[in-house]
Formats: sequence, C-alpha cells, structure tokens
Amino acid sequence: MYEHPKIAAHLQRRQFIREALSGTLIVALGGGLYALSDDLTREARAAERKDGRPRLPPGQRVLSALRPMGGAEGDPRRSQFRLRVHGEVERPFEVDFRELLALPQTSQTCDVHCVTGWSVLDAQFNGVQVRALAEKAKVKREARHVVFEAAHGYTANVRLAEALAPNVLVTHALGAEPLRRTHGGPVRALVPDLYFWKSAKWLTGIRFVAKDEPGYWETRGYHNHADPWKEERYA
Ligand SMILES: Nc1nc2c(c(=O)[nH]1)N[C@H]1C(S)=C(S)[C@@H](COP(=O)(O)O)O[C@H]1N2
Ligand SMILES: [Mo]
Repeated sequence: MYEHPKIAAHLQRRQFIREALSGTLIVALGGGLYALSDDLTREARAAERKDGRPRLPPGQRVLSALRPMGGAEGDPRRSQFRLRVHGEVERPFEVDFRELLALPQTSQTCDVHCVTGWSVLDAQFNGVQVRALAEKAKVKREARHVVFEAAHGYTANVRLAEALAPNVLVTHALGAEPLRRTHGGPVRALVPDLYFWKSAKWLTGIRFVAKDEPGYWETRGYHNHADPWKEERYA
C-alpha cells in the first residue's frame, strides 16, 4: 500500500471500515464516502493499456470516484466564463461558455492519477481537445510548452507535444453531468496521463510559451514533468 502522508492522515481519522472479505476499504474523506478497492487495484495492475504500459501506475490504488482535492475556487457561473488562448500563437482568441460548446466536442473515458496515491478508472469527461484550440489559434513554431492558467493565479505547465495528445481536453462535464464547482466547474483542463495536479481546475487561459514556466506545484517541490509511470512525484 502506498502510504502518502496525506492519505495516511486521512485514514487515521478513524472513519473507515475494513471489509475484510471483499478487500474494499470504505474511507470518509472531506464529507464523502470513497471505496479504495484492493480487487480493482490488483486487476488494474495486471491490465495493460494500448500503449503497453500497465493500466495502473506504480504506487497507486484505485478509488471509486474522483475526490475533490480543494484549491482556490473560481467563479462557478457559466455566464462569467472566458477562456483565453494566447501566447506564441498567430491568432489569439477568447471563447465564452457558449462558444466553447459550439466547438467540436469530444467524449472520452479515461483514468486519472493523483500524486497522493489514488487513481480513478473510467472517468467520463466531455469537452474540447486542446489540440483543436491550438489549431484554431495557429500555434507558432517557437512554442514548446503550454501553461494552463486558472483562477487566483494557479498554473500548470505541460510540454507542447503532450498537451496536443488527443486525450488532453478542456472539459465541462464529468460523468454526463456539468462539472461541479469542487472539480473545477464550469471548466477545467484534463491531462489524464500526467499526475492530476497538471489538470488545472477553474481554467481561464491556455498560454503557449517558448520557454518552460514551472507552475504552482512545480515551483513548490513537485516534479516538473509528472509522469505517473515514472513516479515523477517530487523534484
Ligand atoms: N486551479 C486549481 N486547479 C487544480 C488544483 C488547485 O489547487 N487549483 N489542484 C490540483 C490538484 S493537486 C489535483 S490532485 C486535482 C484535483 O482535482 P479534483 O479536485 O477534481 O479531484 O486538481 C488540480 N487542479
Ligand atoms: Mo493533487
């Protein structure tokens, strides 16, 4: 079991029941009930992704649902939402919520991996590919990285090639429901193949840059790249 201090602290709150037979641990975290499943963890460890990597990155355990991890919330109103696509681009632009919905929508099911040790399998998100936004903005050849910009100055940097992967989205719906405020609603970034802190909630901008700019957590001891399969947790 991966005992990140944060998870260990939560477990020590004594609000858990071990169901010895099923191997499922019910944990009360931040007001919700979550199941940490030994069976799903074993299965996901044995399973392979299309790219040949194990489905579950090392040191992760399967949690039943996305757990709100906090952060300084942005304005939840769709009417106030604006996304700025800017930086090293020929055609910077801004979209409001309706304009975002008018762009081609992608629906995808993917796994996400939090650096504190939990992973959620088969989370379903809807939104617009960052790749499509990059094409619309005509990204310049100089651009090498993307900075996801969020409310209250939160940022997360991602290598350009990785930000343009087809499963990287600007998402507004989780599990067929509008994205809840605690999960970054109305709109967040989703970078499923990097640790979840790269998936900036309450997204306000996507800035293309030539020179890398370590973001909020990356300047606070976390790894600049954050590949879960290489356990790039801390710098
Ligand atoms: N704007 C913003 N985005 C953020 C954060 C934050 O504090 N502020 N936290 C990150 C971290 S550390 C994680 S693990 C995920 C958590 O997403 P969730 O609350 O939907 O589970 O959001 C990421 N995005
Ligand atoms: Mo996190």
